Amino acid sequence: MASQRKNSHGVRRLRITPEELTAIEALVTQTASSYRSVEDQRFLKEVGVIAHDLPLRIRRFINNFRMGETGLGVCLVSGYSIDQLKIRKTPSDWHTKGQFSRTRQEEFFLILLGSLLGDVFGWATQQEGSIVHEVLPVKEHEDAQLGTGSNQDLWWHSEDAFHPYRADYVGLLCLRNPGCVRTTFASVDMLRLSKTQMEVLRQERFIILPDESHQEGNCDGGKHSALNTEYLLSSAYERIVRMKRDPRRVPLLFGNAEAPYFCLDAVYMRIAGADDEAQKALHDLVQAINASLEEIALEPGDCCFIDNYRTVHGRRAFRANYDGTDRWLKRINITRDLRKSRALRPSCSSRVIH
Ligand SMILES: O=C(O)CCC(=O)C(=O)O
Ligand SMILES: [Fe+2]
Repeated sequence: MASQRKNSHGVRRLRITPEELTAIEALVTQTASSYRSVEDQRFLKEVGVIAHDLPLRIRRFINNFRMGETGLGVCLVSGYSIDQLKIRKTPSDWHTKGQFSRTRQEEFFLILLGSLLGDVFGWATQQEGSIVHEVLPVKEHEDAQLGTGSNQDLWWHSEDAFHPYRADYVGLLCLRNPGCVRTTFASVDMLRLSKTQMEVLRQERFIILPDESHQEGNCDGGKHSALNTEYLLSSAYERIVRMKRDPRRVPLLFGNAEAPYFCLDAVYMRIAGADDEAQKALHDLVQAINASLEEIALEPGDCCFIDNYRTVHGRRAFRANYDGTDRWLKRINITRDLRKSRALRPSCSSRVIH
């Protein structure tokens, strides 16, 4: 990964005004008093309507991001107030969601904004099927390529790149970020590759293996209420094992030839077999992304959305203290088309892919 620090100027940022903050906080408080948690099925059914009551300027900003597809593919809504005393210590792990009730309001805020882009969903094989993921350093994951790692750079990736039903957008809400640890980004617009190489990358000559976050040991799953049965969870893990053993061949670029989308993962992508031309194109692609990485240190109250079809993201290494003061983000996955994953969701209203 390139070591130079490049601050990002290509990010679209909207700063919440004091009047907007008052309106948002009233909406969040009202919503949080009507639903037990963000995982409540009734809330997830209704959230698209509730989000209509967010301030117009914010709805318009996020809609422009959704429709625009230009630049870095990252937008920030800044200035939501995070009460550091109320949220208390950064937990040492993401388990036992019950202890996170102190961040309920923040979770409602994140999902309200995210719902302006599409429908939120979770994975049975990630953080016990939760819709909102905790991104915080976990001691046992210190050296792992996981959102909960810290010692290593988290290499750039499209979120859940191995999976055909991966998110269109990833949402990150920063609760705290001491040390200003930087999130990294690179967009498809920055790639400078030859026409021939782009052609090769558009062909099914590559594979992307399931990442560590979907491996059984990292989920300890099955206890969360969003999961109906042990059986569904074990078949979800079996599916991941099959995807690892027998990965499908995929292109890395797709969509419009002039303005392609991409799906990449620095650590988990490979060529599908002996193929010198594909190997060279992949090598040059990785170099091009490394050279164009930009960085942003999210601040408390920053809500960041990443276009998962146009932009890869990662995170710089940092030293975690495990004393309750560490960096802490909340993460959501958003799809523009919930129906495409219906085969792997137990009911049309379920938001969890098995
Ligand atoms: O921690 C960050 O800034 C990004 C983490 C990330 O990529 C993830 O959790 O998927
Ligand atoms: Fe990620």
